[in-house]
Amino acid sequence: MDNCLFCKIVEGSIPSKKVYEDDKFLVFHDIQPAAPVHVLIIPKKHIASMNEVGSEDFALIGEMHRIAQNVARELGIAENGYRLINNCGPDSGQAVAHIHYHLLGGAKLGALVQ
Ligand code: IU
Repeated sequence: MDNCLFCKIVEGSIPSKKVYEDDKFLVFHDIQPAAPVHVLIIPKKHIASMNEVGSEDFALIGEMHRIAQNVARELGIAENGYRLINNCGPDSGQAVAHIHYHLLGGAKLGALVQ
């Protein structure tokens, strides 16, 4: 998708610190970490937000949870716990219109809603 920052990260025209990649997903460190561990899990397919997930994407979104589980284990935050967040739309503060999960951990996390 033209002008999508995360599509450009997938293509490699914008650099990222990759944690995991396969044919369908990319996981990379957030440039403004909000916790000791803060990575973003994205599908390579451009889906603008949770609102645009169609029934043809349900398996893909399901798989994102398996990726989150594996990456959490690999980054050493599975045992103490973590937060998996999706922001959708303006009230959530979604800044990048390419669906993504934030995987946060490595410390006791604060309240979710301020
Ligand atoms: P949000 O859920 O859309 O608000 O989150 C977007 C995140 O993408 C945010 O935490 C940014 O720090 C992060 N990010 C990034 O890691 N690399 C980038 O090149 C850009 C944003 I642009």
